Amino acid sequence: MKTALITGISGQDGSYLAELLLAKGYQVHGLIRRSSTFNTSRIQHLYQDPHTPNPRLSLTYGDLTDEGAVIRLVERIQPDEIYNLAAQSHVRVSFDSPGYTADVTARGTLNLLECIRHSGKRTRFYQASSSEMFGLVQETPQRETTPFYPRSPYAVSKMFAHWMTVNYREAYDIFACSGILFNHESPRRGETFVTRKITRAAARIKLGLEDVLYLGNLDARRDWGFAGDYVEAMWMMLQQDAPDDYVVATGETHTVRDFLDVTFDHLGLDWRKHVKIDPRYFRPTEVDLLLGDSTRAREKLGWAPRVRFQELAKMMADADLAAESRICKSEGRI
Ligand code: NAP
Ligand code: F7E
Repeated sequence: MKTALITGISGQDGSYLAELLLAKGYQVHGLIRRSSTFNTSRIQHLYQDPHTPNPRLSLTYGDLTDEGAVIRLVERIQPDEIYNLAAQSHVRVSFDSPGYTADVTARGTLNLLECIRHSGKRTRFYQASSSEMFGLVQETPQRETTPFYPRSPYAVSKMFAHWMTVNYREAYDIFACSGILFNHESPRRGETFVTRKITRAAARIKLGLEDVLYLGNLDARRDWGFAGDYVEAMWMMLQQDAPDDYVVATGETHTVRDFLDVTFDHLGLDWRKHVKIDPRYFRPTEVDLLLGDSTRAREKLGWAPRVRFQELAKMMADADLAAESRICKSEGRI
């Protein structure tokens, strides 16, 4: 049985990846942070069914910046594969907390690479790189060879982690891959990222729970895919004969306005009656356009996205409407 360590297991991607690896028969270990509020809701269904704890999923408290804790965990479990998904992953927040973002997202990655370098075990490593590294894009569509031009402390931190991953692969012959993933979403997406913010607000407006949605730049264009599809690419990268870096994207780009159109139309609403612009959501430096070319992933990994843009927005809107309706019912409002 293969053993995998997932950092960021409580996040959107971590939860889908844990599902995938458990289904493939892996022993899965996750690093989780202590929090004053419950932060394992996305993986609760995997950790224990109502009656039995899952013996193939174990969680350990720790922080990626706590080098000693990370070393002890890796030494104890001797993983065959490490998926480094933990990060301060919010671009807007990274402008407010650049130092913290660098500590976790950049330096935290180096902590893991150092563990592998010193362990003597041929642990395979996946790094969650990001299309944000393309930033002020130097060519369109963006591919593995497109020069980076990061536009936020988050993107700069991801670039450090990306190049460290490449360097440790070349310098120490570590099987390390970097997945340059374009935006991917799902009903489990964090509620402050724009897609989920829109689908959740639309559902609440539909139910009469709120009336106004405040947003920032509606002209930004993103290549949005489904997280469930993207974690498959992560796993595929670590099953190849040789390590490499891969762009993972749909090859379609849409504006935030397009996402509003599909979501509100689907729920029978007109977003123009509800959306107001709040400049506080603008970023000091914006990424205007992202569009990925995932030819390498398609040809070498045999990977392809299954869920398209419209289906994704509708899936998220339906899930939020169902969740908000359940809350209303439990509170006796419907
Ligand atoms: P997410 O939902 O924000 O999850 C981030 C995870 O990292 C959470 O489990 C979080 O724990 C954990 N974490 C944060 N700081 C940590 C720390 N100091 N120590 C240990 N764990 C920490 O992000 P996601 O959307 O799943 O993305 C997964 C990874 O892919 C991230 O590295 C992200 O930057 C990258 N990425 C995402 C996208 C995308 O569109 N989703 C695209 C490209 C790259 P808590 O639950 O306790 O907060
Ligand atoms: O913003 C605009 C905003 O925060 C998308 C992370 O997973 O993907 C994500 O980063 C766009 C931006 O995602 C609001 O200005 C308008 O242009 O959903 P987002 P992101 O910044 O693209 C990349 C690939 C990652 O790696 C990151 O980890 O939407 N926008 N109004 C808004 N964005 C937010 N959050 N909130 C608004 O009100």
